[in-house]
Amino acid sequence: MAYFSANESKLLGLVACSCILACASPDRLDGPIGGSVGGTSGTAGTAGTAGTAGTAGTAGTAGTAGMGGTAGTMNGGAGGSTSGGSAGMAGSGASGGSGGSAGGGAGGVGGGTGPARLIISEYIEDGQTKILELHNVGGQSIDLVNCELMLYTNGSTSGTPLTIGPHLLAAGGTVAICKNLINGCGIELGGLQHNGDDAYTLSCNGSTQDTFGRVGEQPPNGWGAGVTSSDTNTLRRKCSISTGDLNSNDAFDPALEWNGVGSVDTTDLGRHCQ
Ligand SMILES: [Ca+2]
Ligand SMILES: [Ca+2]
Repeated sequence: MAYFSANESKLLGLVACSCILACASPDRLDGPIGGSVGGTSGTAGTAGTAGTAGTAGTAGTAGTAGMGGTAGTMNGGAGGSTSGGSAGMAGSGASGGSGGSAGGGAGGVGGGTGPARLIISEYIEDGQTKILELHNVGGQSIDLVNCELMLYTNGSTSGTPLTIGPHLLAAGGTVAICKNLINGCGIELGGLQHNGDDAYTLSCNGSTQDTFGRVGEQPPNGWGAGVTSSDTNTLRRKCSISTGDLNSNDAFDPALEWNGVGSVDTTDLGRHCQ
């Protein structure tokens, strides 16, 4: 029987614990326990070889430049947005298109040279106070001698032409046309004869610009109701409207594109949304 001193017994205990821990972990490869306590340390491993540098990526292709707005349109087209594109061409419409942006230069600014485009911006009807106001939302002035109102009375489908001009209406300009001249009116036109149930179409150089009412329909109490009725009222076109109603044959509800005042009010004649 072997006998161990007290210190030797402690060391043997530690060795036993090491063995238990080492054997409990299969991934662990401890070296053999030396014959004597505290074995010699192992030799350091050889350093690994450095990896080969990766190849650089190919540069991306630049995007195509965006095109600007088309001449004659109210709002130009939006430019290309391909990454790396160069600046777009400026639009030549009333509002030009924005050019290519991402990675490229800023887009061109609109040229503001689009043709004249008119909307009916105000309508007043009460007794002998009969007024239509026209607003040029286009980019060029126009002589109203080239424009014509067509009045369709009491549901008729046969119109009466009314020549407006001559009157030079600047881009962004506004002019009131009145049956009888009053303050704020720029043009007197005795042919204005609407009384709430009569439709108009407006054209310039043969091209329809806007319409009011519904041709062929005679509403018993005017189109619309309340403050937006076309009967004995003042209607002002909403500032969000930049294109005329080109269809004179579909249903007409003034509330969609007009703000109603509810009575005759001539204080806004000759200006629009200012
Ligand atoms: Ca009538
Ligand atoms: Ca006005």
